[in-house]
Amino acid sequence: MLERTIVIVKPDGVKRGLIGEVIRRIENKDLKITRLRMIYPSTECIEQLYDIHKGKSFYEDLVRFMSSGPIVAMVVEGDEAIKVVRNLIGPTDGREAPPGTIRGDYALSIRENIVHAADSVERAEYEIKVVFSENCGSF
Ligand code: FUP
Repeated sequence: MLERTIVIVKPDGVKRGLIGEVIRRIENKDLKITRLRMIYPSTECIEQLYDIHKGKSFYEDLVRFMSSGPIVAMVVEGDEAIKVVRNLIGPTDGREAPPGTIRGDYALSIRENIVHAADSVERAEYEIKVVFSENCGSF
């Protein structure tokens, strides 16, 4: 079934020069990038993006990290795109993520793990609305 999801190259991925690597892996998989945006997100926008984690022990550090620099957000489409992209990025903790996944190949941290991707159709629609809204951030 055709689905769309959101993928975000996080501030660590942008700083480390991995925008192209993330895009290459998505395109190599024959998924289609239909929207693309680089922004310096506001704290408020990141709080909305991660609303489900509010109150958790890592929430404040997560929000600070995600609003610490520019991010690249894209809408990605394809057959079962939600699951396919989650498999491409790998489990949350870069130390546990298997080689061959983006996090497995590039991350050594649970917080600074290069990429974000939505985990359901409903979350994808919500997160696209939040991050692609005019007031998510500057540039
Ligand atoms: P994921 O869907 O794989 O990005 O993971 P989660 O939704 O569980 O977590 C979202 C983000 O919170 C992670 F990418 C990094 C951060 N996080 C932590 O910093 N510590 C944790 O223990 C769990 C998540």
